[in-house]
Amino acid sequence: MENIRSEFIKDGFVKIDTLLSIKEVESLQAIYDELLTEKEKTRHLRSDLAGGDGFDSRKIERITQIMRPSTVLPELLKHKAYKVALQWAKDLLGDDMELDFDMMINKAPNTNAETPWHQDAAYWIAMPDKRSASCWIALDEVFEENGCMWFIPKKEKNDILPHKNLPNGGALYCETKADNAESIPLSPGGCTFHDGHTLHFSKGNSTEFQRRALILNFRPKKMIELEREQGVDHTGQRKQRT
Ligand SMILES: O=C(O)CCC(=O)C(=O)O
Repeated sequence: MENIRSEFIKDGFVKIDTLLSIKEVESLQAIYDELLTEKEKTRHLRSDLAGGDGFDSRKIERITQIMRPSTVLPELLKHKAYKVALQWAKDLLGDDMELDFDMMINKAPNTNAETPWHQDAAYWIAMPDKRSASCWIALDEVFEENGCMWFIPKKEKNDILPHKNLPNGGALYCETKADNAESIPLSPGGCTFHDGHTLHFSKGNSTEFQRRALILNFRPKKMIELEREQGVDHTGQRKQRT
């Protein structure tokens, strides 16, 4: 455990080969697919991170993001994934870590839309305590061609770079050199944890299968309270930091 923690602190990300068993992954996949098809119930939480008008010429979403899916299906919160990821977050960053929000990001087959380089903290309000850990859980085998995560190991000074917005609720992005970026393929049930200041990216999905990921974001309880006081609950319109 200690070496995983020091790797996370040093690089700003770490890989955990097995967070969930295949049975646990299968039960998550079933809930996940149900939410993906529930267009009406998820409309207020849903966007296409690929930007544009939200659809490509075939009228399909390319990178479906559903924020706070557990507000639509609260049974999700009882899934083992939430419990084990929380324990990891506490082990990595301290016992005051709590779940801030969950989100789904699905890359549809043959859509080839990348998630551009960004730092998650660019999406968030400024917080005095900057500890955060996002657990990115693979629900499919992920590799470069279907959009596994890439990370740039953190530098000592990891300020938030200027970010711009792809149109129509698309992803935030920034300019960065990516010479030393590392791709992290995973098996279903494997995960990565990354810090809110760590630069990351994924290529588009050029395969004929989905690339499903469930992401759980953890931060100190007090910072979640601060966000909520300011009306930030990760469901509504984004407040982009400038
Ligand atoms: O799933 C992806 O392609 C991007 C995920 C991401 O940016 C994140 O989890 O912060």
